[in-house]
Amino acid sequence: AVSTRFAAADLGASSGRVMVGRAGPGVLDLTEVHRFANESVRLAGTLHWDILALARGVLDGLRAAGPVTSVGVDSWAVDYGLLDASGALLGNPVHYRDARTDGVAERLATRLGPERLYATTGLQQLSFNTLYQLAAASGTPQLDVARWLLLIPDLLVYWLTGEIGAEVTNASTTQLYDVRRRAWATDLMADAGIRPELFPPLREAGSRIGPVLPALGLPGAPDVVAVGSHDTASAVVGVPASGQHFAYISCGTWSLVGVELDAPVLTEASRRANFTNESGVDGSIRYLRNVMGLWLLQESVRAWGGADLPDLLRRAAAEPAFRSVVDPDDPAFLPPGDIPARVAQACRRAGEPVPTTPAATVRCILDSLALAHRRAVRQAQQLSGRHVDTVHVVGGGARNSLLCQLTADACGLPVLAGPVEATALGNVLVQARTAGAVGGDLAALRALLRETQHVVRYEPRGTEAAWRAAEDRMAG
Ligand code: ADP
Ligand code: LRH
Repeated sequence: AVSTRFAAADLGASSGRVMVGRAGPGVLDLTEVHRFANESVRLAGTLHWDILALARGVLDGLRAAGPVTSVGVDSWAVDYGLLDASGALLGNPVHYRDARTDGVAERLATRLGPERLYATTGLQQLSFNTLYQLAAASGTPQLDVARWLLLIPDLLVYWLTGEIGAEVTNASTTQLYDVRRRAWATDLMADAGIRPELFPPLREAGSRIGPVLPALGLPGAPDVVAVGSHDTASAVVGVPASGQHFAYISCGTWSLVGVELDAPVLTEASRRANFTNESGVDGSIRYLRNVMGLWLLQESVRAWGGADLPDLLRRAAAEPAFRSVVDPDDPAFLPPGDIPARVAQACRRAGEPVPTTPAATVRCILDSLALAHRRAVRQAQQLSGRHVDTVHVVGGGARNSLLCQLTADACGLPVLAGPVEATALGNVLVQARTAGAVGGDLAALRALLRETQHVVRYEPRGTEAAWRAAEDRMAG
């Protein structure tokens, strides 16, 4: 029946998709109705998102979805579009991997005080946090005349409904949001020279935003509902965990590695370990760290002019383990470019054997990612006091059985892999709850996931000593 169908538009850094989810008691399934590439555009010295291509992809997908009860939009974090007072988009959103933020974080954090920044926002220092992007854009005509700043999913929601707002889970990634007061950090904005009026009123995941504008011609003019609009927030809703003793790895372009908590951890040790406290659905805290993730693999494949990924992974699996390890979180890997050459350079610098074939490079990347997963899972436990007995891997990385097995081995814990589309499922579940099609808290939503979604279990193999030695090599 129509009343149980929901459309989830999920924009990842590598692709966008519109999925139709059916949800109800004992029922949860997804059908992909449209997938489109997300290709950045370097023009006039700046790396941009192709926001209109993404908007077209969402609209085409929503038309293909047919009648639905509601629509939810999520995307990657931190990036934004600026609107003028008439609601027109000013310029084209800039990609977080653009070089405009080089050196900005160091300067600004020193001025504002890294301890104060962490105490207020709970956020990890990433060079591309919205705070630093805005500092980099300071004094530009666009920013000077802007009336509103809308994060990417909020921008799409604005185009769909005409409503201005900022959904909380994504607002929490800006480093301009007060994690304890659950409000915009207006004092911090003022001290950073950023106009607080740019930021629209906050809205909570689960709230109704308004009907899709009739001019867009979607069947039945469904409501748009606020979901965990940060893709990672929706992915964590979509983790099929039972109980509290789990870590998650939302594994796509990035690996987001951590635990779910009731309250932020704002200790000095946590700040130094660069763990983040992002706001999750239902007031939860996503206590995690960004690990460079499958970007390293994606971007390598691009440098090689394309490759058959399953075949490449088979060959990587046959390579010897731990021949070379690098620290995936080396900032040298952040910008687009020749990742295999940078991996080779990092190996050379660290005195590791330099991989000479694509298979050896991929093996180095996956061993290193598994080690970085291990480091983050362990630190998340130490710093939060939350004990973990299972690691859930969701997102596209759940299809990479070599990485899942290596992660189980590295962590010394079972890995439960799947669902691949946890983000779209989390998006659908929040909408379904708002519509009354399903009920309950996150635990109840996860029980429905366990009942309906397929997961693959990987048991840890090998010895702790070997992984510890490799981790020491990675740390240099
Ligand atoms: P994002 O949401 O950041 O765009 P996804 O969660 O869609 O990312 O994950 C994309 C990643 O999933 C790709 O970079 C790729 O490494 C991995 N992936 C996709 N399909 C496969 C496959 N068949 N086998 C192994 N890995 C895959
Ligand atoms: C993953 C993600 C991650 C952010 C990054 C910018 O898609 O949203 O949580 O840190 O993109």
